Amino acid sequence: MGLIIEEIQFHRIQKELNKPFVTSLQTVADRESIIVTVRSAGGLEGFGECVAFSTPWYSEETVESCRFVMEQVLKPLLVKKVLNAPGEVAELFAGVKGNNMAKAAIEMAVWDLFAKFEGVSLWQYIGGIQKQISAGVVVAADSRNLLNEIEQVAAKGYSRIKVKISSQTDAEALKRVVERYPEILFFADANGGFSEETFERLQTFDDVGFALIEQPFGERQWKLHARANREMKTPICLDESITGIHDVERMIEMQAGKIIVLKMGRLGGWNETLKIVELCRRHNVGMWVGGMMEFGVSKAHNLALASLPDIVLPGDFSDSRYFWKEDIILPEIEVINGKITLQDKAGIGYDVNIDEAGL
Ligand code: OSB
Ligand code: MG
Repeated sequence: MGLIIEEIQFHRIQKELNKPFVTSLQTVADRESIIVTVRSAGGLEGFGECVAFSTPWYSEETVESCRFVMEQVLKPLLVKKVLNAPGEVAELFAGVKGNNMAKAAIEMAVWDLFAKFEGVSLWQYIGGIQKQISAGVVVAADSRNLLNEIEQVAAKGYSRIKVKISSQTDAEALKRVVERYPEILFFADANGGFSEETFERLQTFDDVGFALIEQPFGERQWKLHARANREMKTPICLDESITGIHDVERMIEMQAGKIIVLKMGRLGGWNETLKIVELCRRHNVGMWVGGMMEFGVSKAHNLALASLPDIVLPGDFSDSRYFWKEDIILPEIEVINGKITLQDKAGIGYDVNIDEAGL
């Protein structure tokens, strides 16, 4: 029995971050986003969130490019169509090149819709089994208050901390901090901040005690990643490089990394992500769910993904209040004793509170 997609709506929202987010690529103080609502003929509503940024610093897409593609290109492919399964959205969108974040935002809303149609939570709908999701937080390493910040998040119960690093970061100072918290799992994320010229600087991070180093080089620098993966003992993890299943196949073939960050926006949605999870499971590639300092709708989808049995490394899951004074979902995401408990309600499990005008 199919679902008729009756209507798709877009809401543009903007909120100030509690404090500016600093990476080697960009400092973000305000976060814009587009929330997608897909309605079925029966009156059910599914929600998705577009994770592109206002400017193309993390990936090529932007809020404005996604607005155009979602409204003018993707929406007409889906409205009034009858779907028998949410996987059919990827087929309908197959003729549109790239634009994964735009595709994902709508596709994810359809998966929420189907879970609601079946009357089950999205995490159960996709075959998840872990109801308690380990939280993880991100801090910027060039923050002069790094030690202080780590103390604060450790006190809140976070047992995984991702530290943003660049070729300017002092590895020795980081090592002293990491050694003080043997019970905390530390990840490093370089957002492509290293190059062939700074390869030796990257190697100074090998003794810090990181569980992994995320994306040391640019997204197409496969050979440099393979070299780091060969010459360093800390596992290399790829984020920006992975835009679909073929990139994962390439990483495996070239031995350019041992772990990947799953981000459904970057991968084009649930359909492609679930295929990648299966490939990684077969090849023993580690996986964790990455964040985009996004709002609660995207986080709710990410939490469902993290419930899958083979996702064991803690992802980018912080409290709603870590980035926002007020999130757009109810209840807000809350970390208790280092864990987030998934909701039993149908679909993403949260109510969405958007009062801003449409696009
Ligand atoms: O590289 O993982 C990244 C945020 C925006 C863009 C890229 C990245 C990030 C983060 C955010 O690290 C982590 C989070 O949302 O908790
Ligand atoms: Mg990253």
